[in-house]
Amino acid sequence: MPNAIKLYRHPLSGHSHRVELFLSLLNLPTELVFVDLANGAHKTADYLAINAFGQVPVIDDNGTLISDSNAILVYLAKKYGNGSWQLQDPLTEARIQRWLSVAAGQVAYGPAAARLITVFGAAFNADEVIARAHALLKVMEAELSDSPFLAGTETSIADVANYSYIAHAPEGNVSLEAYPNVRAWLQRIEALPGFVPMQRTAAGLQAS
Ligand SMILES: N[C@@H](CCC(=O)N[C@@H](CS)C(=O)NCC(=O)O)C(=O)O
Repeated sequence: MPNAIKLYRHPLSGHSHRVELFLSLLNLPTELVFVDLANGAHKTADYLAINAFGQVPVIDDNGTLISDSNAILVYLAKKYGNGSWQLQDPLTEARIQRWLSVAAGQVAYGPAAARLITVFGAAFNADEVIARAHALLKVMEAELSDSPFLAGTETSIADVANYSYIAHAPEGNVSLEAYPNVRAWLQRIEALPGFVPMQRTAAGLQAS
């Protein structure tokens, strides 16, 4: 039995959840370490020594420290994925990378930012970030009409990276009603063996 992989995280952080979800899908022993973002635990000297950007998530795999959720997904897929999750043919790998970029770009500045307003009181322009979220969802909806998963017929880290903030978009007042293909894709991920949800927050459209 390998040592548990330590995951420094916050339970309401979608970036943390995508890693927690992947560790669970890979069935890897995991120790969750709570980082008290509300009280600035991520900006202490001790924490900055494990992630100079002062953010969650970080993993500690037997002394190897890795930060950045997408970097962690790539590492875990290559190390523990048995050839799945990050398929190696050039076209599929490029498709996966494209959706990792979306997870760090349009998702972070769209649905994730919209949820930061309602869940954490962030001072973003709600109309702007919600519009950005819907522009992204329209593209996802169209692409998921042709394939069951973001990078094609097989599930990959592209799906894991994008799942958490799309599933929780309603908490940021981003409705998923107009996107049946996106909702079906969320359900396909939720049906995977080892799926673990992120804690729901009674915020935005999720409040009533
Ligand atoms: N690019 C980073 C972004 C991580 C991130 O934004 N983490 C947030 C929580 S969801 C955080 O730690 N925020 C605190 C801060 O930036 O001060 C990743 O993918 O891991």
